[in-house]
Amino acid sequence: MNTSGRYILLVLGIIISLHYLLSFTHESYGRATSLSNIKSTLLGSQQAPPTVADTYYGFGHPNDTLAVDRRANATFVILARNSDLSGTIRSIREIEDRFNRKYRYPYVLLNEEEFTDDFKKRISVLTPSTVEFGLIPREHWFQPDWIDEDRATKSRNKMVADNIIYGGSVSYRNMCRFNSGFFFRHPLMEKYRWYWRIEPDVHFHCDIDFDPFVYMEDKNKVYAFTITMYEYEATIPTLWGHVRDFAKLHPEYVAENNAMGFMSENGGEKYNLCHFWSNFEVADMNFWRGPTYTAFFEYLDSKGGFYYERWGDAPVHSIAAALFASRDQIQFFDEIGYEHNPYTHCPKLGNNWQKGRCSCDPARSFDYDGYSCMSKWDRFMDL
Ligand SMILES: Nc1nc2c(ncn2[C@@H]2O[C@H](COP(=O)(O)OP(=O)(O)OP(=O)(O)O)[C@@H](O)[C@H]2O)c(=O)[nH]1
Ligand SMILES: [Mg+2]
Repeated sequence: MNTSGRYILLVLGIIISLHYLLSFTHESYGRATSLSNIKSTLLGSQQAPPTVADTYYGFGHPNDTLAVDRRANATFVILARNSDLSGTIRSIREIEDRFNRKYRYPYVLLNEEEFTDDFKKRISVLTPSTVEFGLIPREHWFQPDWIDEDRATKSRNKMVADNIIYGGSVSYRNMCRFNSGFFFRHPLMEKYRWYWRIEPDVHFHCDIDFDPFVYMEDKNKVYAFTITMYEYEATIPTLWGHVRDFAKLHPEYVAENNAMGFMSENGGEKYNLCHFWSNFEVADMNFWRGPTYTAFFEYLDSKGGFYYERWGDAPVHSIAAALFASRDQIQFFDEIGYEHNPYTHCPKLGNNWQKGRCSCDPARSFDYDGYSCMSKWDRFMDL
């Protein structure tokens, strides 16, 4: 090799050594000159930004095995807004710790707006279960066109004047109607039979060492509750009349041995306002999807009371369960210590409280509060 050749090699050697030295000692220099960075700079906008998926297929620790050998075709369902993120995290954290870390049931989260990437990311790290995020179809959520808006506005204004909680809110009414007649028709819910409804910011106070879904499937149950109470009459002034009309039109739908006696002391003439508090529900969606409830919901919906009054999904579901299922298909889960502000059900039967290592105070359980319908339920079921 001649002298100039040797010089070229020497200069090249110095440049390469300097490059490596700088790459190791100066992070930003290393990043700027890395091959992948140069490639992405050259490809420019062809590179898709990182995305957050709508479905997370959960995975556990490689050594984890499922602690149970049988599960039901079931899911948790949570209706939430993006602003409900921290409350939703708290609820999932608690149900995971108290129950689902053993059972690994999936979650479906629904919203009438797209969940943000941040929401999806923060929720999906909480559990090894599959988590799916769904957008609610417009026609399942918003006030239908055939509702007379003048009449609806007048009624909302009157409720605001009367100080009725959520009386002026259209979105609350959308939510109640959606929970009454649509959540079980969402495409992400269609593959499941059973659901457990959870809301942001609720609490599970006890270990749940059995599978409520499997229990219900084996015992032929359709609807389970933990808290029952009186409804505000002003939110449902005409609901019971429509229920009676429907039952007269369709006596064939009314179940034998039903639980109507829990809701009326005079053979159905007057509603005593008792209902199951539907922010907690474990139930069979085949019941809601079947011809009876479909006809019932459509009948009620056609009366417009979700908007002209403020019918809640709690009385609508409860009355349906009481009328169209037999009383022994309705389950009270004493074992499930549950709190939705401001009320708590704390286990009371046998040694449920000790066995569940419950964090609630049994002395402050809502069950026998004057506003609870639990003693009525006990009396009714003992008949
Ligand atoms: N996506 C969405 N979810 C809603 C909306 N309004 C309520 N929700 C959810 O629907 C459920 C019931 O709403 P809440 O506001 O808790 O109603 P509530 O339990 O009757 O009343 P609170 O005593 O305030 O809890 C919760 O899971 C909420 O996160 C809404 O406009 N959009
Ligand atoms: Mg709530």
